[in-house]
Amino acid sequence: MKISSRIQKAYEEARVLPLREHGRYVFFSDCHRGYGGWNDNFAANQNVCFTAMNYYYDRGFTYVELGDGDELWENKRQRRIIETHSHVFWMLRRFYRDGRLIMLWGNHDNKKRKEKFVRKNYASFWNECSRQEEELFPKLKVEEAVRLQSACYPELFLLHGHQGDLLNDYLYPLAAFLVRYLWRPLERWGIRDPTRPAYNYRRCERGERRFRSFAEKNGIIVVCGHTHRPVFMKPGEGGYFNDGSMVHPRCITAIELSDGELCLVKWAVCSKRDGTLHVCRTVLDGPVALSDYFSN
Ligand SMILES: [Mn+2]
Repeated sequence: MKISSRIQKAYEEARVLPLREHGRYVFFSDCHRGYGGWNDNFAANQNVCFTAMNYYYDRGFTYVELGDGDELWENKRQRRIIETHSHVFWMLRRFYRDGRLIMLWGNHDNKKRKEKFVRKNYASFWNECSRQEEELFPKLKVEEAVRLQSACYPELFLLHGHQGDLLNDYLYPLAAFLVRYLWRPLERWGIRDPTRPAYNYRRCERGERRFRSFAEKNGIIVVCGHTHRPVFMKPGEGGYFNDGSMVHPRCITAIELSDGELCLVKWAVCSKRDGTLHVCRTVLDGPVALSDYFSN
């Protein structure tokens, strides 16, 4: 199957959900949550992430995770990841219980496409605070792609983004093998995996072009993750957006949709003049009105 038809297939099979007119959504992806060790790229940002999640929860946002939430290529046991980052999962459960959690799978956590895996690993978790096994996401369905539709805005097509990338889609068992047995040991010595779009500029650009033209052809907005490179296109430039990742060296990035406006934001640890540290949110791009895209 050609890559363009792979994207088309994900689009046709995507779950359609209503986009609430004054609804608030935050798009995160590529958290790559691991076991908390030296190769857990998420661990360094967990406090920043937890603060951001609280902020969005309190303001009524729907939390949308666009894939690669858990790093299941390097780590085999999902339950151990949940134990390590139990505070993050406790927070995700609050969104879930309010009906404000949408979760997609990416290439690093494509095991979640199987319902059996999700039931086995996501149904319950060990709550550190209450010291007991508790319900987590008993009925969650992890989607490949979602389309948010409304009467007043262009449609939003959400997917992880590996669908535009041959090695990470069809050949994922090979890519996963290389990550676990070759690139992961080499990462320790400072050698980076050249096949990861996050580290490979040309691969990354090729994927971006594909999604950009898909957006244009269909008159929709595409929101992805996968490349770890934030992209925020202005009206007239195209309809492709990328929320970046949660594993940047000193920050996490996200895309917010609030009252029909899109924003690219960054959360990081900032210092005040007196030397105290706090977690701060910075707007990197936008806000731009959704209705300004594809309206002529
Ligand atoms: Mn990915």
